[in-house]
Amino acid sequence: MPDLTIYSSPRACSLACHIALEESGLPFELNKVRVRQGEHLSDAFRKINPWGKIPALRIDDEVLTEAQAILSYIGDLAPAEKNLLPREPLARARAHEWMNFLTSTVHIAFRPLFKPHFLIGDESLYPKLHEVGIPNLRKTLLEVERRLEGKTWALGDSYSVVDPYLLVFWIWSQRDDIVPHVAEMPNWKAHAERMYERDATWKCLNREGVTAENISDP
Ligand SMILES: N[C@@H](CCC(=O)N[C@@H](CS)C(=O)NCC(=O)O)C(=O)O
Repeated sequence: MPDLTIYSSPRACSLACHIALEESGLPFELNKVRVRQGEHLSDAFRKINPWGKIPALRIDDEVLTEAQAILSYIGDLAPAEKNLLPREPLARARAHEWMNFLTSTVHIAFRPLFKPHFLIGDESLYPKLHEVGIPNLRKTLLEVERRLEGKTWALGDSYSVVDPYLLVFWIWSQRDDIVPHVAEMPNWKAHAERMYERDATWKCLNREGVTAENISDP
């Protein structure tokens, strides 16, 4: 079994990989890289990922980046009985359909609100970005809500690596500064409640310094 270290920041997209590892039962180490403290830009972390982004997974002497690739790897490395990533071709493609949508569309829909400086230099234009970003975020999150209709877990009845990835964006959507702008999402809320019933979820949140009290902090 390879030696695994996950680099993760509290409440960031890396939380999904951290939880997936915990669910897998595989031995791993956590290395906290707190983005809000700028630790992702440190020389030490740049040696792990020169691009300065988390998640990163050290696998023996190699480093794998990109949440979707890491989740996929964890799903394949986990014992087969965990069924964290289906083997059957269409079910597996559905898992990738979800993960790709979360990476390329849902994650990015938060950008005008969370990281406007990545998109535009002129701060006086941030309100304009908000004006466009809020309805787009709302619409994108409602698409997640639609896709969860009638589902216990993202893929149906079976928990998979997609589910902790969904939790990340649920947490973001419930931030005190975001929640007034998003619609009620009962399917996703029920999914998040199921996630919060799992020991691995709180183990990882708490390990990253996140508690029920501070989970919605901006
Ligand atoms: N495409 C990458 C995006 C990774 C990413 O943007 N991670 C954020 C945290 S959610 C980060 O490292 N931010 C640091 C920064 O502000 O540059 C992935 O899906 O893993």
